[in-house]
Amino acid sequence: MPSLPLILVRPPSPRLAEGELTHLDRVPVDPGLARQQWEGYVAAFADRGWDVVELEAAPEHPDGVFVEDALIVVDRLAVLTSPGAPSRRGELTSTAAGLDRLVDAGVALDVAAISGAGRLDGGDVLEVADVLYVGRSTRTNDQGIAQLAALVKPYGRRVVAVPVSKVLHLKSAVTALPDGTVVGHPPLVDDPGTFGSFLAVPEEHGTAVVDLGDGAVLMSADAPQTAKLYASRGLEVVTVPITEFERLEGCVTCLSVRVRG
Ligand code: CIR
Repeated sequence: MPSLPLILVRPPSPRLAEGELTHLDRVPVDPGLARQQWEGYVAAFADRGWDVVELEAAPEHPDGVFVEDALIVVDRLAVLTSPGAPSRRGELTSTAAGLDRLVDAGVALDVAAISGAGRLDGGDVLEVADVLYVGRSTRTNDQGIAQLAALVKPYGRRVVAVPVSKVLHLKSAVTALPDGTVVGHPPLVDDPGTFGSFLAVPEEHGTAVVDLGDGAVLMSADAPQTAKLYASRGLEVVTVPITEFERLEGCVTCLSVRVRG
């Protein structure tokens, strides 16, 4: 019997409001509302039968809820990254411990890591079929990209580096629908021509989707026109409010890492 899809998540820190900001101005963040929105996000997966595994809480790391930046999973390869923001590197310890627990519990994963001067945030890595588009951003450097390319090659993936200058991460600007169409809000995308098939969406917060399986996508509740566009393509659209994370330059992709399924 196939295994259920599994995601790793981490509850938000009470210090979320102190998280890193690159392109946005700091505005107040409500930790209680953030917790409520995070629970709604997790429920969107659990309600569809996904396994949800929580990493150890890390209250000392304001950005620890954005778990996708510290860990990339491609096929059965799990890569612990080397986050570009020094304030975020401490998140790796509990992420690695969570990964070890999964492996001990029998989840088949080969574990590797970005090392030395390589820098890589998972938010810069977009998988579309056998291509990994990797953003060259303020968080991800050429050494990180080259290390990732070597690690994923045996798994049949090739890396295509793309410029990211208008937003924090590649996946703040573009993600992909289940059919492989790359979606993005053109003012945020450095070069839409990079991607084989590109669909322009009308709202900034509509660019991030998570494939929930069975023709459904999860996205922010803050992009109603884009939700209609996706529904018109035959997708089931599940929306969740994530305002408190969007205020910290987060989106739906960065709050989980899909490990299996
Ligand atoms: C940061 O700047 O690192 C956090 N405030 C936001 C990270 C969002 N992560 C993502 O889009 N993958």
